[in-house]
Amino acid sequence: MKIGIVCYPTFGGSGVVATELGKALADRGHQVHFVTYNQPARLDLFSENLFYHEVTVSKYPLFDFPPYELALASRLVDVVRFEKLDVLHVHYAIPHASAAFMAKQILATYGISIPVVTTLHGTDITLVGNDRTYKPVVEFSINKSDGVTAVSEHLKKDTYRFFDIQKDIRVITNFIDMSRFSLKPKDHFKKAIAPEGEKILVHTSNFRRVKHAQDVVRIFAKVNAVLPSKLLMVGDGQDRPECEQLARDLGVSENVRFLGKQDAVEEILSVSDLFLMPSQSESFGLAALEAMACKVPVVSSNTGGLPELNVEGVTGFLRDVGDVDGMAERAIYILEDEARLAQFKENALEHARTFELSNILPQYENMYQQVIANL
Ligand code: GMT
Repeated sequence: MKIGIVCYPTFGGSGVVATELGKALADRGHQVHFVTYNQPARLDLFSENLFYHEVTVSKYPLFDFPPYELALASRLVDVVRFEKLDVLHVHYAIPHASAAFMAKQILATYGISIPVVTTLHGTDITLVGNDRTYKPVVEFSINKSDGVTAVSEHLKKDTYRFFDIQKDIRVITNFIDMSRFSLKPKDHFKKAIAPEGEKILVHTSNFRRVKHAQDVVRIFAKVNAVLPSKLLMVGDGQDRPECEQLARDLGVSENVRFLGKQDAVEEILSVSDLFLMPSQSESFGLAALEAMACKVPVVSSNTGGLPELNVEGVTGFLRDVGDVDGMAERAIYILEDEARLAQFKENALEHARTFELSNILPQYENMYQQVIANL
């Protein structure tokens, strides 16, 4: 198939999923065309089946807000016509689903029909999409998509709860490429971070408010008071300065390293003992799955799709959003006993295997075949 993929080209989960999916589809022999405003962060390799078409938004003094959605729709028309694409797959509803709808209408005037698959990722439904600034457009463009997928059962339920949706939403969970995300021998790095064999806790996110990154520091301070430990904070964003200040205020800054945005996250996860994800909302929690694939158990909040990923008492523990004491107590429980920690690590890996890329990829291929056949 010739597949067009639209996504945010950033380190955010939806962009990561879209890029990894595109790379895997290209490996399977499909021709994959990314249409976005920047080279996607993880599109870092050459493949004869991978193409990148940049969307450029021309600036004009009249525009306070350059119309990206129109530029994207125009670029999609161009790419679909000239590359003869079979299907468009857009990740994150805003503004990708409505831009694809517009492109589809324009293409019809050239006698070209193309199906659109929209994958909902989370905040496009729960936070941004549900805001009345965007809601009518999001609802309309989901209903006009030929296929709709959501990354967890919980997100599917939320979509039906928040919007008037007439479409069937198919759950296709996020996936992990275990050939990349697996335990790497990085003992020298572990020694550098934790020279006395301290336990290493880790958090990776974009430090947006929804991630409750300050709770990570609070949980760590409680763990650190009981167990020799270090905290690695990976990523960057809005709440990072507050987290740094909080680490100083709580007197743990010497044991906390802020590593900023990192490409080789799997190497950092490989030296870690516990992943913390105390998010306020999380449709799936891809970062936690990446950790589990590297044998790192998870202490998380019990929000959104996280209970579908993190199994209570098996791969880690889940507590209410904001329950810093509860999460710290469970973190200590996992870390204080070597045999117990080893068991949790095994369980995390075992469960991550159920999300292996090879299990999930055919589900997207079936979806494409179905929408193409039904057109
Ligand atoms: O969580 C973020 O800040 C990024 C966001 C995105 O849209 O890129 O992630 C969402 O999609 C990921 C991939 O499907 C999910 O794993 C995340 O749970 C989801 N984030 C939220 O729901 C807050």
